[in-house]
Amino acid sequence: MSLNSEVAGVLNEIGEIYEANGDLFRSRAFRTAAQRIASLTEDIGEIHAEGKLMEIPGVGRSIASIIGEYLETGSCALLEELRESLPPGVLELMQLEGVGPKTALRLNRELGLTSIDQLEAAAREGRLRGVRGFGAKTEENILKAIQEHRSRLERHLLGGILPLIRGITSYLKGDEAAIEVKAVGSARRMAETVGDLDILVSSERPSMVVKRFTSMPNITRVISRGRTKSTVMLGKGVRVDLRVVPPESYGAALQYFTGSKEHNIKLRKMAKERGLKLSEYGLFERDSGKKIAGEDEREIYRHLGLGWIEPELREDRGEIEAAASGGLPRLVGYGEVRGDLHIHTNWSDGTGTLEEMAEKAREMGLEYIAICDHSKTLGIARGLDEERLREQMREIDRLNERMEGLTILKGVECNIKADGSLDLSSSVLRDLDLVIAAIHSGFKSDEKQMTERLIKAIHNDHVSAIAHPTGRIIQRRRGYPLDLDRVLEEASRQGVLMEINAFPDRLDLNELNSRKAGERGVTLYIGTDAHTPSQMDFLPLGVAVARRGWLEAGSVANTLDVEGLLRRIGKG
Ligand code: DGT
Ligand code: CA
Ligand code: CA
Repeated sequence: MSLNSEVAGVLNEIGEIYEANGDLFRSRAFRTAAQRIASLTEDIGEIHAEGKLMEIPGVGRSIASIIGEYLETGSCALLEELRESLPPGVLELMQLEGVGPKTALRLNRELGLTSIDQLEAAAREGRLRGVRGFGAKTEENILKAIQEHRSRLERHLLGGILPLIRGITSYLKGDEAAIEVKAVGSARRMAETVGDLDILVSSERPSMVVKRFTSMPNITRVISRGRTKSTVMLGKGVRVDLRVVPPESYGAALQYFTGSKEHNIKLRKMAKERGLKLSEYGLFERDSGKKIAGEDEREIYRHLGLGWIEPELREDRGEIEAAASGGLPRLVGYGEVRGDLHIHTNWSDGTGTLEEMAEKAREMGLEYIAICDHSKTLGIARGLDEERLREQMREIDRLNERMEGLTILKGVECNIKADGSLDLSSSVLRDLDLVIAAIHSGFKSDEKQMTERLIKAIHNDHVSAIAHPTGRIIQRRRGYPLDLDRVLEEASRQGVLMEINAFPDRLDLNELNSRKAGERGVTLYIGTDAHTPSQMDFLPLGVAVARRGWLEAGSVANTLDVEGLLRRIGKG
């Protein structure tokens, strides 16, 4: 959305709520102003910067101050107040495309509807037709809007989005009108889930790019299509927003559409304090209107007195302040991780053989991997007992003799029993390179029991690391009750590593907990938990979590070479 249509949307909604409340005079004033702003060719932000809002026909002092407030703070107190004054449920109904305050209030007053679920039921039962002015077509539109609303709410795992991005960008790059093509928004920030996917293209011929975009093969519906932007729905229920901008404002657009919104709001405020104005079109001097940056994203940060801020950090979690004082971390790089420390094979519940997993690691350029199949009490995963584990260790020795350029470490993902002890005997654990302990059962225990169980495992002499420490599964399971602070404290004291599990729906520890761990002096490592060779490609998802957790290479054990790693875990 351009800034103009965003501002128009705010004014329009205020107008609609006034109308619904019967205040037709105020309603008309706001709606007229909204229309004028939506049809302006000049950027509203620039008009504001020049102090000329009141020169727009229909914009008086009070509307001008509302626009100014929104442009500067990203929110509007009047609108929030008006929204709060609505009866319960009306706001929820208004989230639907085509349902403004007026319609929502009528649905609420005349049919007593207070939620989208109730509206859906009413529409399906044909009850909407009882309301004057509503017909079969209204019902149909509302059901469609509900369906789209639901798929909009659905967030997608980053792990599923990244391959999609590769496909879309290479398709768009196939058109010579496209100069730069980049995923922006939450995907560029590598957030663990992505709402809609945003794609930014720089081009001198935007209509060519839009045309190619809307003819992608996997589109189920073109939601909108304009001269420089378009929105489509893909087969997997993923919504994709395209924006095409000219090269001279590509950097500014990259900055703006990468977000996050919170990061942008703070940056815009900072620009303002320096007598500058930042928008998706560029960075300008407020008084003269002179453009000082726009083509290159780095220049924007530089002119604000900031070092480059990696997209993964742009969440307004202190990164702007850190950049201003030169205190940003040197984030662990995607290429710095030398080995994958959590790999399964067909010896337990994986599908790949030892050789296949090793071969894949070599293709990826890794220096080492740790084979960590399940242990015996995990029956459903065909966990290994002492004897089978010994057998696998011998097999790994043989494979290591043949393998060039890759070291295969002998490990296990050992089950932590209810009493905190491990399910394999010390005599075999002591001969392994890497013992990762993990909880796979008894999730119903209380916080104290769970915490004690993990702490006991951390104190076990054979344990070097804890896998997926909280047990959460994104969108499915919250993770067991746990006093993570205590666990981290003990891990730090005992020198036990904490995992960043890179499996797309785990990402455990998550970014906030990883950051906390790093701050407490805990060393982490990244493991994919791959059960097939191709799942080893999840490694960058784990690195992204580490980066979003502000971690430097020094806090990530598998940036060490194999000797360094073994020394770090007391096996060297
Ligand atoms: P998502 O789609 O929920 O995973 O999250 P994002 O961050 O991709 O958000 P989206 O798609 O709504 O917008 C993409 C970027 O555009 C967002 O990260 C920052 C920018 N943006 C969107 N709305 C606003 C806004 O109201 N104010 C400002 N300053 N920036 C915005
Ligand atoms: Ca997005
Ligand atoms: Ca978007």
